Amino acid sequence: MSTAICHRAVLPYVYGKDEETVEIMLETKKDMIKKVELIYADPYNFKGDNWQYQLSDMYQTGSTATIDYWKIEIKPPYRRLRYGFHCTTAQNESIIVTERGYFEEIPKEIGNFYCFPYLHENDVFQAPSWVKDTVWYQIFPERFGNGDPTINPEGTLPWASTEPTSSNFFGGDFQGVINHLDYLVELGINGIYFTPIFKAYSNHKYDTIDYMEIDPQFGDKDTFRELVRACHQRGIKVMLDAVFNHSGYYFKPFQDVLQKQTQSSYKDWFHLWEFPVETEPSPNYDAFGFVATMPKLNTANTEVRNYLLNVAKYWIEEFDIDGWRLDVANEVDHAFWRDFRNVVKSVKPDAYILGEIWHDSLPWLQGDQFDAVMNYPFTNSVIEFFAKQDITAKAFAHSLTSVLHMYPTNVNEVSFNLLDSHDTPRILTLAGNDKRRMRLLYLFQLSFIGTPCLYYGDEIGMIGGEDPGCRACMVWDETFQDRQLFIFVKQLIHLRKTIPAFGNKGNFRFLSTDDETNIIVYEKFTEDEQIIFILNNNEKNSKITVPQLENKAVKELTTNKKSTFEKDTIISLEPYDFYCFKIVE
Ligand code: ARE
Repeated sequence: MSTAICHRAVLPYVYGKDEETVEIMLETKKDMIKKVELIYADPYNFKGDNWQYQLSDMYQTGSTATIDYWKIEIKPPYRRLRYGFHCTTAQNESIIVTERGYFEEIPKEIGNFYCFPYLHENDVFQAPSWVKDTVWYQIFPERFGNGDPTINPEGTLPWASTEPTSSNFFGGDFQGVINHLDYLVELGINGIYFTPIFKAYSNHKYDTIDYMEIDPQFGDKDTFRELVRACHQRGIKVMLDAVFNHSGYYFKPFQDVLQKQTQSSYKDWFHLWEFPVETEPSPNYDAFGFVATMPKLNTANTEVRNYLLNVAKYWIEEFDIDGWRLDVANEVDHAFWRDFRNVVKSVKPDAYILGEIWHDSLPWLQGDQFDAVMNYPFTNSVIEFFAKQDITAKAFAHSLTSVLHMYPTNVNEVSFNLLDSHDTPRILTLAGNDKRRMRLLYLFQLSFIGTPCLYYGDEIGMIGGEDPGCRACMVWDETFQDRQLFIFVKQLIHLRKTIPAFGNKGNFRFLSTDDETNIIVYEKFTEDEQIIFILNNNEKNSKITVPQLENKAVKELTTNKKSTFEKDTIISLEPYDFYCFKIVE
């Protein structure tokens, strides 16, 4: 039975959602339980020996192939709570679920029940609210725009003159970004994530030489200050890439180790195995992967921590950046990230802290380290369903339902939802160069819960394979840009920004999935708005009736066409077509 019903009084099963609300989740074996009531009260609310509990229905918030999810929000008057669950099985049996096990009747002893001892405001995880309204754009600075050829590194090639490699340069720089900020404003972007910009050896700059200097090929500190100012003037936030898991080969402390070996005062800055320290034939020290030019930093060393925490502060205090994306975040110790959060939030309380972790990241999302992670589980699901057509509609719904229930609601609202990045093939390439699938991908990404990120050039139809193929120069020649796709993305971003239910204010719920037609129907809803999305993820024409639309006056949001659906109205969809209707009754 224990695997059939799952709850512990820990995240993400119970937590303070805000200063007065506790959210509670229960997982039950699919179709085993038909009703769940929360049994709850203040732990000191007795009349004589009788605990004065009450019962409230929990709501089924989704299902996967094996699990039903149930949730409820409670506002305990005295901020204290003990609780349990009254589950009614499909066979009408009662199971009372408590921390001390299962009972047929509600036990009298309160010690059996789960406990959420006290809801402290400073325990409530609060992500920066501006992130919920941000649409991000990821820029690989070497490849976005060459605005100042006078600072081209040696061997710079003419813009877009050849395919990108892991070692060639095209002269992308800050001026090139400044020159195109109005292009981003037109698209509707209000956040930029830059991959590393500090002095480094490679074209990707993940092999840092100096964390306190701008790489000269991008410009200098004055140009960067101007870039941030120009972004902020346009309502665009700026997030930088912190590569704290490892340094580069030419990082002075590592060079000192190579030269002085056991005499180096930096030998405890790294994870060295033996002396002499050697890079060939393979590193005899910890590195990122087995990349000798990326020696892993010892973040347990006080000098390293102080150095890196100063870096984190410096770029916020001196240049007013708005967030940090944390490279290889899962391989750096938690204690360091707790110090990092305290330092960053002390200089900018609403700074966004985003971890690069590709797997379940709950240990970093307890409110004491990251605000969110790059939501690659989301990425994988939408690629498998829309781009590659590898999974059925039902499997897609199950996969995303699981993703949405991995983390608390507060985290989901600021999850960094990306379709691709500088580490993956471009999404249009993964979608077989089918722009129709691309439109479904953008529609889903820009109507989903979280903070979406567009990878530079995707919006005008750029293609590219695995790194370095996905890092080609931005296409600025409009004759080679897909302006229709750009206008479509611009329209979706506008809808997301102007209709609360379309964006992060709206709750998400799958309404139906059809594995024959591969149509998914989902809704986004607030107390005042309801939008129904119908996506035909199929090569063929498909038809569907959507009961939720019957006898409703609606407006199709991408065409503004109004209509009213009769009972059993059949909706026909072209291949990879979609509709999104706002109920306007
Ligand atoms: C490049 C090539 C490699 C080649 C290497 C040789 O891509 O194929 O072996 O050069 O030097 C940076 C550069 C890369 C470079 C890399 C190593 O951008 O171009 O590789 O340095 O020199 C995992 C990590 C994740 C990491 C990815 C790349 O978990 O943190 O691998 N991503 C960050 C950055 C990268 C950056 C680094 C780390 C290093 O975003 O751009 O690479 O600072 C699965 C796993 C993931 C795995 C993912 C990708 O999904 O779950 O854990 O990510 O695949 O491999």
